Amino acid sequence: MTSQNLSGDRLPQERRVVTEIPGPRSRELQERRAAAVAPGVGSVLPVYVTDAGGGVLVDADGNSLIDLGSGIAVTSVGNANPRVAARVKEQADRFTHTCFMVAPYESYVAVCENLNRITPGEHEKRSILVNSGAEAVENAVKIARYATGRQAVVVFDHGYHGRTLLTMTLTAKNMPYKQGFGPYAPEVYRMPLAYPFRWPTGPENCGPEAAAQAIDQITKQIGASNVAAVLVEPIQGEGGFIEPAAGFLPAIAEFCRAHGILFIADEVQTGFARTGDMFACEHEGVVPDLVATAKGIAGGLPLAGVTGRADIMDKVHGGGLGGTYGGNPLACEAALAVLEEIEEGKLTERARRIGEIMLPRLRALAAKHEAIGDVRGRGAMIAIELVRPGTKDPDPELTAEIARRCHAQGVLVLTAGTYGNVLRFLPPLVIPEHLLNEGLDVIEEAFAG
Ligand code: PLZ
Repeated sequence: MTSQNLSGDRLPQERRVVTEIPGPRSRELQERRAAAVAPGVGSVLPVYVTDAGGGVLVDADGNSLIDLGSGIAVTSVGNANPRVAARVKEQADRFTHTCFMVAPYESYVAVCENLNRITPGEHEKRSILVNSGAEAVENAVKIARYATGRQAVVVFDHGYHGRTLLTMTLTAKNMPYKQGFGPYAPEVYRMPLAYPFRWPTGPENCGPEAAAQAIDQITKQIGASNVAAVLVEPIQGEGGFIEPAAGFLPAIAEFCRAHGILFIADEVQTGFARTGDMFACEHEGVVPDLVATAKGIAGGLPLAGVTGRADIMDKVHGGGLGGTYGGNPLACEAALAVLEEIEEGKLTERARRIGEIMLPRLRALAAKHEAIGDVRGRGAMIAIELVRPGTKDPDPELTAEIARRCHAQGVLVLTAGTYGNVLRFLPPLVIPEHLLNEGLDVIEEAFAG
């Protein structure tokens, strides 16, 4: 990876801190917001963005921050990627909406063709397009129930699948996602996940033991013949970038195959080159029956998809799936540009390179600081889990403090994890190498105090 700015040279690719962060203009806007925007919607770092591209976000006070979040794994090809922006502008001048269910257009078909081509497995596939990750997951569950005639859905500890009624139910963590928002949707069952760092008998045994436990519980508590689908993130996102231990996903997929249960991969956060493969399932050669995608698919325009085996997708009656905006033409053009950028720019390789830079530096940092209990992830989806020294007790306070120090120095990092004790890094795949290294310098300094 070179230090050239692949997103064009519009914005200097530099960290520049010229005020306190947030600065006076952002603080003013934050006050205005408090009077207008419901407080239920939070912001990790309330700097008000005016411009972004490559590896930086520029705020209303003129600060240029290193972006290690990509708007939660969305702007993988760079913010306002020139090819995406050009395609969207051109489309905006022609038509902005027809509703695909009213009068269709070619770009929707082309995005589906691409999804069918690039998702794991050589079998015949079909896709639908919707607006958000939650909507994709929710539709995948609807399709799985329809196709199997069964109701139960199995999810895992630490899983995150969205904020709608069904996907909130599928999500593991109570605060902030579920508290007070019940009652939840029925027929959702949660199983243990192969979490290597916290597996009681150690990471070596974790994959097979966790799979055996999950399979035993599914069999005993639900009955395999009642299960429509098992839904899993191949690397958990909001749960703290937990990579299920080796062997776990293939064992679960095999169990599903043997019992007519559909295996749904939630690749919303992991998809589109983020982990160094086009989809994270490829790492262990798992071929899902259905895949939910969103985020990185369209460079920031709202788009999501469900792609699945043709025999499953073809079952649902005409008119059974859809929505006013699903596969909006602006978003479809953006997605076509994103896919060209990923494939021509070999962004899977770039993601791997990002991991090769980050992992050794973070492991060296962990060797110096007992508070870093685990360093993990693949490609450009990397995290560290913070604990109280000498224990595995989560340390959410230190996690928040390190994030605050990074923010103050102009590096946007995100937190995650059931216990709020994970710092996660999701740089745009096009981040210039010098900025990535500078971001890591700042993280190291934040640990130094
Ligand atoms: N599945 C695996 O990561 C979204 C959530 C941000 P939507 N993750 C970011 C927040 O706090 O709301 C996500 C995900 C996985 C589904 C979703 C849901 O995607 O596009 O946010 O609906």
